[in-house]
Amino acid sequence: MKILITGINGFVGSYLREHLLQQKQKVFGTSRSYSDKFVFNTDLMDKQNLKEIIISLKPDIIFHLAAQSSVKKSWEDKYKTFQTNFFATLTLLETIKELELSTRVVTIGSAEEYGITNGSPVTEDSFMNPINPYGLSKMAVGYLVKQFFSAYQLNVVHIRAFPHIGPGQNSTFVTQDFSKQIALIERGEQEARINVGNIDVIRDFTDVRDVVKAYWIVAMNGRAGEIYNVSSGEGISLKDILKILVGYSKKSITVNVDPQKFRPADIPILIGSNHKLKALGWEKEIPIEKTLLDILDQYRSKLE
Ligand code: A2R
Repeated sequence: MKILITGINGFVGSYLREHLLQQKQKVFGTSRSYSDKFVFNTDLMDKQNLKEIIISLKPDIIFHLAAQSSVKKSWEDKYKTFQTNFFATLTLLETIKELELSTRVVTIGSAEEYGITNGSPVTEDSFMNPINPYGLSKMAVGYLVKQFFSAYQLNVVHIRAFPHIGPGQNSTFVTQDFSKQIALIERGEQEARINVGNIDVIRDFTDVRDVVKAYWIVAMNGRAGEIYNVSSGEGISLKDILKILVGYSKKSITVNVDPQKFRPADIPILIGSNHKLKALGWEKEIPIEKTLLDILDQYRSKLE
């Protein structure tokens, strides 16, 4: 099959590409800053260019990963967040509709769509209460997908991805930030004190290598018009994440809580039910301890 990944050079795009190549699929992608035989250079806001790419490729599946993916940046530039996340998705779905294609489109949303929860694992039908512009933009994408399915029978599914981690992620992400600081401390380049934000929050983490397997399973087996959580189903506090990471180091490390690192609004606990995903045949394979060690080892061998 011919598969197009928008945002192929991003953190998840690179892992998804590898997984699809292992499945012997023909993989293509889009990027704003890079092009080669398999990667088209385009901004997704450029409808004409996007149309030409889709006409020339006629992909069987599109994984729509391209996004403004940072919650922090979504506060700093709300318009750009909505342009990239919502309007670019609208452009993509309109193009598929205009061309009358049966292409399966998988849009990637976020746990941030749920926002404040009562602490129990949220199901795909749970109340939505996003508390930042990023979550709101992704929630709108989920509703757009549902509307394009019910109004035009587009072959679309929406995924609500809970936090996913692994080597290669942007160093502003919390597990990367902790790991990088530990690696710096081990090299003697930082005082043996790790600076953290709010570590009381509880999150549901999955290894990115398990996440891309879930995306493939949803693309193949998910029902059009449906929403699927991609989550481990279990919560862990950032305090416990930190404990595991610090436990991998021989150095004696203290923790400094820095209010400057707190977000303007934070969700205390966010865990996703994964029953619907598991019913499609997915299982989490990589334990969090391995993921965290892989991230730390990445910084131990190479500091940006
Ligand atoms: O264009 P590039 O190569 O700079 O790639 C960025 C791409 N992107 C865009 N592509 C086309 N038109 C745009 N207007 C546009 N804006 C951004 O999306 C970037 O590398 C890619 C997203 O990659 P990351 O920021 O690394 O996100 P990640 O962690 O791979 O997340 C994938 C998806 C996103 O939809 C997240 O919101 C969701 O999973 O969690």
